[in-house]
Amino acid sequence: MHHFIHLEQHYCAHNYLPLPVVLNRGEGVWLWDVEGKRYLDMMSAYSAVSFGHCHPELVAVLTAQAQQLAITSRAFYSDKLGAFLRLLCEMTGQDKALPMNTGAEAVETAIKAARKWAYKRKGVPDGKAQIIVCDGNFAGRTTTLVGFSSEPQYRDGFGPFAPGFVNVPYGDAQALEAAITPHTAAFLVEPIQGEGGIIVPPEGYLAACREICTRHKVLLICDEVQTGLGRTGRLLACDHENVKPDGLILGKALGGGLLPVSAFLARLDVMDVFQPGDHGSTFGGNPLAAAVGHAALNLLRDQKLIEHAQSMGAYFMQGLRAIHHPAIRAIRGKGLLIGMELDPHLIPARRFCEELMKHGVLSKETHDTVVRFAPPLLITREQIDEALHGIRGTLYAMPAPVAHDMHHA
Ligand code: IF1
Repeated sequence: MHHFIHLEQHYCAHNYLPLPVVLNRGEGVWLWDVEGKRYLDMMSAYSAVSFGHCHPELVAVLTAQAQQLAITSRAFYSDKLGAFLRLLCEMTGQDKALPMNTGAEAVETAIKAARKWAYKRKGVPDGKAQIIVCDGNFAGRTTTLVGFSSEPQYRDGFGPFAPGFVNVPYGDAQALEAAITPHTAAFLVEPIQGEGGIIVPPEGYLAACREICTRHKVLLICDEVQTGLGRTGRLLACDHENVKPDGLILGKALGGGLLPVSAFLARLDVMDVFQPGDHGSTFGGNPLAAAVGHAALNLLRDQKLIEHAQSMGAYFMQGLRAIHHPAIRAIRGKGLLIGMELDPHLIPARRFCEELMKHGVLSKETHDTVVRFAPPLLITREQIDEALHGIRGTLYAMPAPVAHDMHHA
């Protein structure tokens, strides 16, 4: 195992600090390391693997398409893209979609659409468009996106940043309204903040933002890259409040856990600001991605994975809340997007994840205090019981923090 770790450390930039485990096989909710040890995946690659690892139906679609036609660029039409985007629009209630690859690219596409809509449709003076974003956001790693991040580490050393963004506190609809000016093009918000630590806003927040944006002719754009596609127990997290955004960003699981597929979806008058040549991407909307994305959407709908995520999420949440341990500060989330906040003085989240790994469960901490539990949506009750057993075992096996740890804390 150490050979693989040293090789990766030698040739790969150290922009992550992976757990000391070397994976070489995945199937459903299970991952195996090179020593044959099996783990329950509670990360799903940050929700990109909602359908489980190497889903056989999706691998079959990928393989078949790859042997027929994979990458053409959008200089030409293909027989796969239209049908994929039709299903995507039908399921989300949006009019049109612009296919991209990563979440960041789809968010950048949304920003360009909102700005151009503000200039062409709202009459905002050229170059003056403002987009309101929330503290604790995470939208991706491009310099524009980290430019409005409130996480210093995501910004340090990467300036200068794009202007035109205004930060407001998350969960406060009045703060949103107070920040709107005649130059405001859009409000870009995650229905639940993932990186922020699985922050669920107050009930009614999204609906209030919807009403405020409608009244002020500001586009409501929801970033559902992480919360979308069944993760929170509804197709979209917006559905919990019956909110229909003017723009919607999807990614991660849209690629079926096999390849990067993302999209920006919007109302007709927003998407129609794009003229041929305005925007693009070498791989965006390629036939391979379209075939897999289409199959992933069908799987989500036909396997009733959304309802399953809802009931499994409730079961998991109930099981976690039944664990009484002094280090647990909070358990929060929706559906199968759950965060357990630990008291860092008692159990640092990173140390917890390292111990949890020894109990056969893989997860990751966010911001040193929150452990994320976001398994593939097809997880079963028995597998959740196994995860709970590992989590309980880890909590009670954790060595008490030694004195110097307390000192550091
Ligand atoms: C990392 C977590 C973070 C996202 C939302 C857009 C993107 C993401 C709501 C960009 C990506 C990933 C990126 C990864 C950590 C992970 C993550 F919450 F999922 F854990 F950071 F918040 N919108 N999230 O969550 O999508 O370009 O990555 O495809 O960068 O370390 P991407």
